[in-house]
Amino acid sequence: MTRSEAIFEMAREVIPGGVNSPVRAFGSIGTNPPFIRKADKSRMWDEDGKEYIDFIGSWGPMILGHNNDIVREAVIKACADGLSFGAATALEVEMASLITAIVPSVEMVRMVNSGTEAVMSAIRVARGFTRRDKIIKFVGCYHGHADYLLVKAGSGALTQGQPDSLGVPQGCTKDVLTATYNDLNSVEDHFKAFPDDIAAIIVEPVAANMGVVLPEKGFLEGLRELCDKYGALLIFDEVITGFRLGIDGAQGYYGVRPDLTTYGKIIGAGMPVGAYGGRKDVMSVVSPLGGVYQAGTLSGNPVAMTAGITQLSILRDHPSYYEKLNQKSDIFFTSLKEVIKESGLNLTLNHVGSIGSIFFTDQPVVDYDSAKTSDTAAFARYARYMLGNGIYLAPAQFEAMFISMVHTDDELAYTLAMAKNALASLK
Ligand code: KE4
Repeated sequence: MTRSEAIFEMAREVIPGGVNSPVRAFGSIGTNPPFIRKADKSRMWDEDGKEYIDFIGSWGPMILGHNNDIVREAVIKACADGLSFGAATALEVEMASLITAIVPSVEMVRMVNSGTEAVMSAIRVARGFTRRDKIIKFVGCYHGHADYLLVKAGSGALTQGQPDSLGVPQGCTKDVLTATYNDLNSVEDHFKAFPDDIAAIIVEPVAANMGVVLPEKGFLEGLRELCDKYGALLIFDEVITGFRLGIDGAQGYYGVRPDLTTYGKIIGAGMPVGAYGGRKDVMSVVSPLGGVYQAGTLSGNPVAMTAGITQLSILRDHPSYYEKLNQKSDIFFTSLKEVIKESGLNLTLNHVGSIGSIFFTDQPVVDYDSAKTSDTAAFARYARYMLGNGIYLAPAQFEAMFISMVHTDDELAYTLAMAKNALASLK
C-alpha cells in the first residue's frame, strides 16, 4: 500500500469521501487520488515522492506557477504582522484599487473568501438592485455550491452525476431559470415569459465546468442586448477566466461589458479569496452603504490580500507574460489537435488562451448536451494513463486543463508524447 493509499484510507474515516471537495477524490477516473505533499513551479510531489507535471494549478490560481518566489516572500512577511484582524486595513483598499484600475467594468468591489461566496453575493446584489427575484443560469455552468445554483450545475456536480443536489429545497430553486449555453433563443424565451421578473443572467463567459466550451460569435453580445432590453443585469462569473485569458479576463478578450463580475482563484494566488464587483450604482446597494447584507469574518484578510496584490501586480506589470502564455498554449493545443488526428480517434478539443479540454466524443461540444455525449470511461482511461506517466490532469471529463506561465517547452513536449501514447493505448 502506498502512503497516499494509506492516508486516503484514514481520510475516509474522518472526512466524507476522504476529501474536502468531491472532484479531488478521483472517483470519476476510477483510481485513488495521490495525496500531494508539495508543489513548486509546474511540478507537484505526492506523499510517495512521485513527481507530476501539474495541469490543474489548484484549479486556476497558479498562473505564475506554484510557490512563486515573490508571492511566497510577501506572504511570509505579511504573516509576521498578524494573520487576521477582523478590521479594516489599507491592504484591502490597495486590492480593491488594483482590481478597479485593471478592469474597466469593475468600479467598486467587495472581497469575500471563495468563488461561491462571490457568486452568492453578486446574485443577491442583482436581486436587491432590480427588486426582481428570478435569475437565468446555463445548464452545465457551475457557479459554486450555493443552494439555488446547484441546478443542472457543472464541475463536480456534473461529474458526480448530481446535476441537482440532495438537500436543496424546491423553494430555493423556484426562481432559477435554466437556459442552453450558446442558445440565445432559450434565454429570450424566459424573458418573454417573465419580462419584468428577471434580475440577472449569470454566465461563465467561457464555460469551463462542462469541460471548456467557448461562447459562439454573438452569444455574449446577445446576452448583453437581452439584459439591456429587459432591464436585467449581466453577471460574468470570471472565477476561472478572470486574469487568466488576459489581464482583463474574458470581458476584455471578447469585448463585452457585464454589470457585475465575480472572481476567485487567481486573485488570491492560492489563498482563500473571492470578490464581486461592477457598476458603482449597482454596488451601492451593498451594506453598510445600502440594504443588501453581505459579510465575512475573513473577507479581505491581510495575508490573503498580500498574496493577491502581489500576484495581480506581477500580472499587471508584465503584459508580455500573457502574450507568451497564450502563444505557448496555442502551440500546445494545436499540436495536441495533431496528436489526436494522428491517433485516428475522432475526439473534440476546445481551447482558448491557456485553458482547454479534450472531449471523448466525435461531436462539436457547444453546450451541456453535446458535452454529455463524451465517453467518460474512455476519458478515465486516458487520464489514468497520463497520471501513471507523471501528468496530473483534472480527474474528470467535465473540467479544464490549465497551463501556467512556467510550464516549459520540454514539459509540454513530454505531455504531447504521453498523450500520443495514451490515445494509442485506447485503440
Ligand atoms: P469556489 O467556491 O470553489 O472557490 O468557486 C466556485 C466556482 C465559481 N465559479 C466558477 C466558474 C468555478 O469554476 C468555480 C469553482 N471551480 C471548480 C473547478 N471546476 C473548483 C474545484 C472544486 O470544486 O474542487
